[in-house]
Amino acid sequence: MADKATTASGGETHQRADDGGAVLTTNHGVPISDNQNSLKSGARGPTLLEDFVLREKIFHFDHERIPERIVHARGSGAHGVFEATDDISDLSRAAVFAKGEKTEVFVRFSTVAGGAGSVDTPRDVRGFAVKFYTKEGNWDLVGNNIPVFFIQDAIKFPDLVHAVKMEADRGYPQAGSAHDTFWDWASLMPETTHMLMWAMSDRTLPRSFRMMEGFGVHTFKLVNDAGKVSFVKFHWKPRLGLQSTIWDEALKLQAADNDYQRRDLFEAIDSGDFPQWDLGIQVFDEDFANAQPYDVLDATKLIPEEDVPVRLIGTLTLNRNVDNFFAETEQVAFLPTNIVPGIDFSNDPLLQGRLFSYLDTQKSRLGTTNFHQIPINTPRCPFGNFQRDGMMQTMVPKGRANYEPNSLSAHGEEGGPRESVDRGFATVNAATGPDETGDKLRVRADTFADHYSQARLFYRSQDAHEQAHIASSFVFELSKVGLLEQVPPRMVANLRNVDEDLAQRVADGLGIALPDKAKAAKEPVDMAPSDALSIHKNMKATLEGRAVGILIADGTDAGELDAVIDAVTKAKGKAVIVAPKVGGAKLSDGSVRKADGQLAGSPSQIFDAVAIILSDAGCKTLLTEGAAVEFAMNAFAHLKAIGASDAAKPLLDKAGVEADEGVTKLDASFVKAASRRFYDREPKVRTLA
Ligand code: HDE
Repeated sequence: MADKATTASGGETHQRADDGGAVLTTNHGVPISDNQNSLKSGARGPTLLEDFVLREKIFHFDHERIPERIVHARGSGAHGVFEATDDISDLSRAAVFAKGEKTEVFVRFSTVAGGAGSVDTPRDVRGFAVKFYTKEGNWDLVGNNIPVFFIQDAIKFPDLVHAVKMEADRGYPQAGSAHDTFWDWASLMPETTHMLMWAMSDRTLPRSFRMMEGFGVHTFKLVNDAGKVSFVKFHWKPRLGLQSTIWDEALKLQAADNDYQRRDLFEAIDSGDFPQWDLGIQVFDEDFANAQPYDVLDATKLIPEEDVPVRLIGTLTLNRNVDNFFAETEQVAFLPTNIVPGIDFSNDPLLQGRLFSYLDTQKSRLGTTNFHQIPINTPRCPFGNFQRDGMMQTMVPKGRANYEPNSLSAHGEEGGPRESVDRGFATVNAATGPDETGDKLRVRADTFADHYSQARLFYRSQDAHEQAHIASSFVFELSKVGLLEQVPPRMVANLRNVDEDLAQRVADGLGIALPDKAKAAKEPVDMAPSDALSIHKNMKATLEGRAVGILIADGTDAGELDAVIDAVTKAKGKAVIVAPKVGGAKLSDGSVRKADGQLAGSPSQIFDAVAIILSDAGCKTLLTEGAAVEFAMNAFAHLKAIGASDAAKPLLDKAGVEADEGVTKLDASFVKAASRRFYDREPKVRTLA
């Protein structure tokens, strides 16, 4: 039966339905007597066309799928609330920012290149799209987990997407940029260089949606009551800190769990462990913009946080999973054109193109101009206008008022809504400044010409481990360029403008000669390194939101096991017991402890740290179990903490686990170690470029 959902702000949203024990009916309400058999002419005869129950059921099923998103097809959504925590009325009149205001939100995280059924952990940018159902209409902040983009002008977007998606003739690879056409295109487009640095870093391997930043990417405007305009960049800062996996771990996660990130988000919310982000703004004016060596309208550039600090103005909490994946996550339609009074667009040519694309794409995806009437897209505030009819119209407007102006009310009839100069959205007049308008020209501004300074800034802001990951990713991706031999040297030639050492490492890794430096449209300059750009400098040593896999077997000491579970839980981590049989293991005290996961299906890559608690006999059995050896081996290779009982030593030895800071006893030192990763260990386990 239908019920009304209550929103975070106490209002009513859309109808949520459950079966309520009702009688099964057709879509037209006719009760159904038999849902097992179709109507036949004789018990073994042909099925009759007359069977409207069968035909309706199959007809509806045949049309269950809708076109998947052309990009960002695979995603996960959740409901939540945004609470404004700082007074910024001097900057923006937006109701959503009024201090203390709580606004219902829907968030969808996504990968970009893969199809809806692809894996969760490819090397890919993640979408971070937020729909705020504000009092003054929906505001959609449709961002990514990287603050810059591949291209400067929307006209290049179809080329980017064609190049990165599966190749046109062979239909592969799925969800990956490591192939000919992507690198062919990218190496011919120097403006991609900055974003490539981010894409080749561990930013594209987030451990969890809950542990990544989000960015609005473009410069937007804030407008206050007096019409004063400020420029702004939006940031989401995760309360759990930043955490990424490493490449080998991400690859192995694909094998272990295709739904790793979707499951992680769902389970966290389901267990009441609500993920949170702070919304931050970088606010600046025209003078600042004009004084920078880059153009703030160029989406391949960021504004270093050291130059304009991020001011936190609100908190996003995701507190409710969707009731129905299709109705909500699949049908949600994000539109950068969904903007509210107090916020405005800039002239960023990438943003300007997006303003057309998203509205347009919804018609082909959702099939009707009335997609705003689908509950997940409907504003929570009153809305009304004179737009009428169209496919799948679900509203029933009363009266004759479907035009404006009208004088129907003079006759006592309903005249319909009217525009409001006071309350309405008014576009900022931007004749001057960084947002100037002028002659009609099909050009790229000269101020967009520097493609390398910020790529260099990004690279030089990383620690040595992160730099090695970037160099190695370039080597891996370019090694997958098969037929187009000209591509890797062309890419390395571009990288020489970023950093000579990086270019040399990539050339060495590929085993090719260092090519001549590519000619830069504008010579790069050195910028002061920014700690905010590094993941490692923004991680949090915590077990909160993390999972510890505890491997046990018959004979495991019950006391030791309980002590580890207790310590992990106290540190707000999730303790997950893994055993050869999911039915459990017989512990030292004779009791049977059920496992949360069977060893073969719960490899260590799905955990943030592992504990291995075995008896001498248990260890002996596991020495012949490949999955147990890999459990320890991969935890070590993925730079995770390993806490082990003394009896587990032979297993660690067989797995090649060497003593270091991250390999501990099962005492307090384990929980401390489990709260972080051990990047210093990496040279012992793999060769990086
Ligand atoms: Fe998108 N993008 N995009 N994009 N984008 C879409 O809209 C597009 C860009 C982003 O969870 C599509 O509804 C153009 C930047 C996210 O539903 C489509 C350009 C950023 C999502 C589209 C860009 C994004 C999309 C596909 C260049 C970060 C998923 C389906 C001008 C700031 C939203 C859809 C969700 C989805 C077009 C560039 C983020 C085709 C033309 C830059 C998070 O309309």
